[in-house]
Amino acid sequence: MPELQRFGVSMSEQLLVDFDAHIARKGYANRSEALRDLIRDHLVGAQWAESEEEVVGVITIVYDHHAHRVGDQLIEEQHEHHEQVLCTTHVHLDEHNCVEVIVARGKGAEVQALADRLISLRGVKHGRLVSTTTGEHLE
Ligand code: NI
Repeated sequence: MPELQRFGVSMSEQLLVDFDAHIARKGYANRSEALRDLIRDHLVGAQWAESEEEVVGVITIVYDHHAHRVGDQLIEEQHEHHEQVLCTTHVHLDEHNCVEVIVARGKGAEVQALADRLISLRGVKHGRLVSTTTGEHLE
């Protein structure tokens, strides 16, 4: 582990009270660990926005498989982008609804574009992309 650096942070008392309550609910032992996680999360988000960076994306799609051939379209799109799609898990939630979880890897902009295309398909009820890092450039 690299040598730790200390620094001071100024903020209003109320903001600090709210922060302490929040991190206590989350189960953090101290402010330092909570701050480190916040900063890492922010840096991962910034890394994601840089289109040349390789990222990992988890795309979650909820849809009615009866609606608008959406199941076929989801499969077609994934075959078209097979170089980015690492794996897909499909769960039949009830008689109508399915959730598909797609793990993709590639340049940030490519994974974002794939997620946008899948989520915007007609018949998709809800979709979300969670972006993360390959971990290569994080301590
Ligand atoms: Ni299904």
